[in-house]
Amino acid sequence: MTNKREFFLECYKHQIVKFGRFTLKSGIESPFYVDLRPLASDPKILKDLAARMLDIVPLDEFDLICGVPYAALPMATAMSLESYLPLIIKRKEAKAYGTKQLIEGLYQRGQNCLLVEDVITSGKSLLETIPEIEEAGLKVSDIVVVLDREQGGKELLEQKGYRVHTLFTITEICQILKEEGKLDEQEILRIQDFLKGNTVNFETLKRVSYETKLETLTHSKAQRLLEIALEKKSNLIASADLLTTAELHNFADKVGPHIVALKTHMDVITDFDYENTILPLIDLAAKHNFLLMEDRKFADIGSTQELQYAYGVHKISNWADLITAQLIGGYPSLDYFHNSGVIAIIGMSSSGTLTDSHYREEATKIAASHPNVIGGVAQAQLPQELLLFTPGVSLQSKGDGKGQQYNTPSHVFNHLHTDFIIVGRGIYKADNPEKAALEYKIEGWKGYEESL
Ligand code: BMP
Repeated sequence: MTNKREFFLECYKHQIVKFGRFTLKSGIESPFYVDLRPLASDPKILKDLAARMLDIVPLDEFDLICGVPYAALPMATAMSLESYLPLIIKRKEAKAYGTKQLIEGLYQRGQNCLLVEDVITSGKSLLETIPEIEEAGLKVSDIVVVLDREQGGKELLEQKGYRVHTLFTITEICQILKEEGKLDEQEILRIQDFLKGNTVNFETLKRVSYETKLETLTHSKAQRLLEIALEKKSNLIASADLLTTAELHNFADKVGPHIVALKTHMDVITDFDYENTILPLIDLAAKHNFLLMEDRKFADIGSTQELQYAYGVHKISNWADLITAQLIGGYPSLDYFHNSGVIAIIGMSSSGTLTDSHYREEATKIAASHPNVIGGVAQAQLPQELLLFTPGVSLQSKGDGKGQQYNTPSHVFNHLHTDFIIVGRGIYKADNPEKAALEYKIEGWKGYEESL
């Protein structure tokens, strides 16, 4: 085996690191760009890489090996062939048909799986992948990574109790390239500057308690929601996707004691009538102390939304404490929602959603700066000044065959730092919705307390 430096220089011939100005997936401009995928096309290097990765981990502690898709898949395969550790494959998305499995291959619950990643930056994608493997009943204790961009991801994962083994760091690579005359001092300084300003800020990643949010958030609806959460020890929002007024009222009365808010889609109520549907619902909300959230998902220009909010049969502005709105219309489109706390749709739970990382980043900026917005619907952590509402939560199901994707309450509280879970069919389709609501309330509160 050649030494590590020579090995890197061999890899470098495949242009795996480029220097200049690159816009990353996050929208941030970076002075360097890493792409290790070409290594898979060079069998000699791939084999050598596999051996080196295996060399830096305590091999006898693992039963299985798995690569984070896609770049690490060939690496994990080569490592499996070299070590005889059985390979499992993690899908990017569960299949919508057949077994709906996220993890493919032969494994047994309780086995320890070595995770392989090509590059580690903030650690965010690993933090999304690990729970998916753990949810299949497997253990993950170690992650082996080819290159650490030294932006805090390794430390973040280590803080969460995972051991992270890295073959190269960006500093090490820069040093080798400098000595080889391939990188000048100026470029190295630019890289160092970039790394200083773009590392994970651990303070902003911490879970903030409801008490602290109550002190810092000023919108009256956000405060009311947090007060109810603390009074009831609940962070559960029940989604009442029911078709008649009678079903809606019956459901609200049953689950009311356990929830902080009832989420509705009034446009699916077949016998909707303002007097008969809304007025009794307002009484039920007062009786059981919960807020009303209309999941209208406004998505138009400000002037039209102003009309949709106040007029038509639903007269949403009269009664909805909380409303949902898409941000596709831009910042000013949210200016007219004066009576309700706006929950911005930042990232959706459905498979194939167009809310990619760039969209989410721009949407988060609008949400965090607009005074009418109290939080966002998202499947990822939000800045601490926003409340995070997460739908796609189920204790039983992984999907509905129609694109919905579910996580457990424990997952969303511990990994996303969700503030409120939104549960629909898990409750209203249960044999005993009241019992199911209580179960989700207990699980949700447990998840919140664990994440503190
Ligand atoms: P269920 O738990 O039955 O899948 O219902 C989820 C509810 O949350 C639905 O009312 C849906 O409209 C809403 N929702 C969602 O599922 N994902 C999103 O990204 C945004 C939503 O509002």
